[in-house]
Amino acid sequence: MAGSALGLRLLLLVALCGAAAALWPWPHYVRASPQRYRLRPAAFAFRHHSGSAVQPGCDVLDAAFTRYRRLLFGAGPWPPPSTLRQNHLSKDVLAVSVVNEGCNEFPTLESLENYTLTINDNQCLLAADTIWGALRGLETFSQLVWTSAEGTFFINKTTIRDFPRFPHRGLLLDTSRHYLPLSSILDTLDVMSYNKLNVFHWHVVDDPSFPYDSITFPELSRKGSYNPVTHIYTAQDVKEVIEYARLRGIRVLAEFDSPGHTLSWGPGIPELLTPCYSGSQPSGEFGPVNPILNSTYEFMSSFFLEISSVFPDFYLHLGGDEVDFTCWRSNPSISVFMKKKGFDDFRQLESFYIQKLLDIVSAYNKGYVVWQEVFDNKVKVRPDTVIQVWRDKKPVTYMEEVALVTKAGFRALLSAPWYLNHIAYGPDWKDMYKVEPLDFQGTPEEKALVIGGEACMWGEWVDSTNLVPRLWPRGGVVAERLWSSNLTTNLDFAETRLTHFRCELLRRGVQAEPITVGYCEQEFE
Ligand code: CP6
Repeated sequence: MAGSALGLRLLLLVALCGAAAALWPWPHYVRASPQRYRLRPAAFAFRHHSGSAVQPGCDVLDAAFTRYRRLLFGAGPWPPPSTLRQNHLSKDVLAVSVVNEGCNEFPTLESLENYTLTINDNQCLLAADTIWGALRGLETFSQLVWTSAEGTFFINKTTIRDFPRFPHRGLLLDTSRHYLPLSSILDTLDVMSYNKLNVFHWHVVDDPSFPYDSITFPELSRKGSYNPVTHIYTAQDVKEVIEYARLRGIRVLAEFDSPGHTLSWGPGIPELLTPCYSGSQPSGEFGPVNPILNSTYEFMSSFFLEISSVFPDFYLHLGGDEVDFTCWRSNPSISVFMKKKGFDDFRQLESFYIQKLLDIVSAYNKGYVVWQEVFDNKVKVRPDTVIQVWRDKKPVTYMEEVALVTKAGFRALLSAPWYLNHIAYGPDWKDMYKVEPLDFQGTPEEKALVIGGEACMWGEWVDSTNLVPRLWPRGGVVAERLWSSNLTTNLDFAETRLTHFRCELLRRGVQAEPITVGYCEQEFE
């Protein structure tokens, strides 16, 4: 109730003063005023504040200054700054001041992203604790600039204090069901940064194809990709994704899902998958990773040694979802192994595998995220494991699952309500917007264990032809829920801003779909 009233007041306020109305995601604290300043493209510059710990030479900020200048004013050339007819004060510099000197680093789960923007008669200042916060502030600054009918750029007198509600704000792309060209991934990273999303969850391989080109095991993609020349991600491609993401303050969380969802690994690694049986004979089909062979764990040790060094993030995603026991059940060697171990439930066999895998990966000094089945099946995991909740109503609702996960002391990520690949006729973004990630029975300590969530774009029905409009602006709805205050819930206020923001995405060259009937002020080809 308080949230709606607040939202409506803000709506009125921003309607009076232009561009703040377009802010997405909505900042924690905004004060805008009708007083405005001109920005002259030829004169304007981003500058490091003299007191900033970060000065020219920091690639993250230097590259961001270049990107945002272009987003704001285009590639030029611009008319020389006219000194005539100055109705409005001009702002020629946004000074950027950062407290922490760190620059040649990767963003982490712990990175601070808070910033303040102060635009008034005396100042035009972006202040942040870290370069990552400065990136978030530059995005907000770019959303505050608007153009008059005559094409003059303006920014209103504004104060913003902002920070993320949750530190993990992710987007999952599935590059196995359909290969996504590198350009689709890089373009997605750009739009993620416009939405202040900060984790690219790369579900890189799955049953249908293995596009990751492994240095240690080149046969995996040679035999497991759709096309080993055109439909793979080379080491160079992966490096490029990681660096492109870093420059935008985005972590790359690589997922190599096992023991299920691994059919594409089979051709490259003989003996890795479980042979399924039909009666007493192998049927020729294969099931999950074979958990009873030493060779399986030798392979996983070498494979994840490579993965641990290729992907710099502390966390890897190890999957563990949807293991189908039919094939294991059919295989006589597995029955013998189970008997020997005293297992009477295939979940115990699954746990046996996952535990060995987790031990391998922890020895490489990595943390891990797993899908909720690993928790549901009572696998013993490290206390710092992150559990990603994706199922609903089987057997409990996703919020009940978050309650169980956090009660057990684990950190949780929420994605069950946020499948962007599911589409419906009508404004389906509203249901995603209405989700309140902390709406469960739990202590404040338990609620603090919810570190965020992810929008998921599973790839069964999506490739580069329909990816962008299916991702945006609906992915932004999840981004706002994870960034903005729990009081930012007014649907009318959200619809107004999201409509604006979608037009801004079009202006930036993103083919984002409409969320309601209407048009954008500017025309696009
Ligand atoms: N692929 C993999 C998928 C899904 C999962 N894992 C999935 C299935 C059903 C829904 C959403 C996602 N397509 N590897 C589960 C995490 Cl509704």
